[in-house]
Amino acid sequence: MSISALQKERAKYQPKLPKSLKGDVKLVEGAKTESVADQKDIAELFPNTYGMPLISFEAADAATERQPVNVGVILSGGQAPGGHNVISGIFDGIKNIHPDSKLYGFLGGPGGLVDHKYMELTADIIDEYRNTGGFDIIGSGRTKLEEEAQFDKGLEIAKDLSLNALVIIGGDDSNTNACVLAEYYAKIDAGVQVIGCPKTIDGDLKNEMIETSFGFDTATKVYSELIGNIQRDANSAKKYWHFIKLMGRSASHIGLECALKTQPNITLISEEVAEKKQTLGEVVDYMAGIVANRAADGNNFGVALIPEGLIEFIPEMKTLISELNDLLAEGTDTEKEFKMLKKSHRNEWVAGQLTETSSNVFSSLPSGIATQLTLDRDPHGNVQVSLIETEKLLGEMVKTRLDEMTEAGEFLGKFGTQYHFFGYEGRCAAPSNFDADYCYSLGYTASVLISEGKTGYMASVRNTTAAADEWIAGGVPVTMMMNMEKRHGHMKPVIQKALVELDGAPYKFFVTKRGEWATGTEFVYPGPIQYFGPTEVCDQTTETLKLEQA
Ligand code: FBP
Repeated sequence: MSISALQKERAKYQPKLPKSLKGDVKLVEGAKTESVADQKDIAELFPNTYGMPLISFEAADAATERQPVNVGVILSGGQAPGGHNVISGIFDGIKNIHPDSKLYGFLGGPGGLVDHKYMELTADIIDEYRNTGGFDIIGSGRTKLEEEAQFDKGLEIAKDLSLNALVIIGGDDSNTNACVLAEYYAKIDAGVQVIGCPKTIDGDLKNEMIETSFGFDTATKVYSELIGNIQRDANSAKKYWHFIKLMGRSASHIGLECALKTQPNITLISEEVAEKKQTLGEVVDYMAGIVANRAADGNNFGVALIPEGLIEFIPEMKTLISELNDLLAEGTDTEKEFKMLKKSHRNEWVAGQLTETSSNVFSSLPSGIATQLTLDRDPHGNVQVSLIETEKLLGEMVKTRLDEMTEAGEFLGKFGTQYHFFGYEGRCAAPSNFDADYCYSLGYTASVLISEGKTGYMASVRNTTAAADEWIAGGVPVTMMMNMEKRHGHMKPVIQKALVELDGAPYKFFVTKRGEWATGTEFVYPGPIQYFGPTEVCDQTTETLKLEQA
């Protein structure tokens, strides 16, 4: 593989570890845990893995002789910067436990375990991928591991490879499934442990014990660099409003973090829109108001950040989407009738089938967006919200509102738009120093939990706003993060998703500032991620973490 000069230098970077992981490790068990809610249900569903204690590591005085361990690793779901460092952390950790330990990677995500597709990860392979972005070392996938038949197929290959443990690197859903797998293997005494690892750029897998999911730091730094560059352009040309949609399937952590870093004129926070039960019209009025105020000061330009999941947080849009899902569900008479219609007649027909409120909302949408809502469906028959061009929807609606204001003499400015969607640009970036260190520490932590015979735990590294030396590594029982939620009509145990908290420090700080950022032009231009240089430039983590941990 040919590599760039930066990659060559970067490959030599030795990620920092907490001091408890630098030598022999002693495991300290804390208090027994309870799930965040629905304790009785979760305890009943997880009799073998419920209530386990929190674990933290300390440096041990004397070395313990340890047996080799064989471990299988799986990358699950969307890419996030640092995945390769989790894997190299596991590799170095198990080799430190015993040089005869072996690491296998299951290919293409959880499906690789079920289909018995794997490769041994040797030192040569691992060395090629240290400190690089992407998940290409073994690939990832979105197959859900949730059926006992899949668990049994996985066990066959685990037995063939004499695996002691599986490490599942994923988001809230994948770690929920990892916990179900851990419970099942414990119940049948399979002799295979399961350890989870918190991954997702979305930043929505976090709680008291998991301070952040890996990848969030790097991805938001990449997006903030791009937003900063666009802000410079906007402030130079002074002729466009840039509407930027940011990835993050449902929570608005990415948008909030980027706002804290770059200080744009408008940032929508989906959780706030839902809390205030805002209509689409109210969101549009809010944006148009800021555009008009800036225009009154002679500033016909600006930048607006829009979270990917916004429209599902607008109550009336949520209702509309759910009605459309029912109306156009595959195989129904209404779907057949819809498909028989000429394309040009479909939107009118759909509007006639909906409740009055939804029909009004549907008819108020720009026709391209309305059509998108009726067409792009996922394999479960749901509208694929992430494909809806929310930035264009809002841009077009703001334009219509401003035209009305012009007629009423309330807007005399100009409104030219440019649209962007940042998502894939950041998911495979080379990890920042923070993510490189954090991921390597998570992987190393997983190896210690495995050698201590633990199962049903998620690797945890805390105190992450301090220097890496001071980080606290250990394990958190996954059942501790669970509650019962309705999924596909049934109550299921799941890890609670962390949305932006409206009484949390990051959001509260943002609210004190957004007024100034809207009217002024207080843009910050963060520039690209720096890998080499002073620690205050290279090793800083997110504003979100700093405010949460302050
Ligand atoms: P994970 O939760 O699996 O980490 O994925 C996050 C994410 O990047 C979301 O932000 C985005 O909505 C989605 O994946 C896109 O998925 P895909 O890669 O399948 O297009």
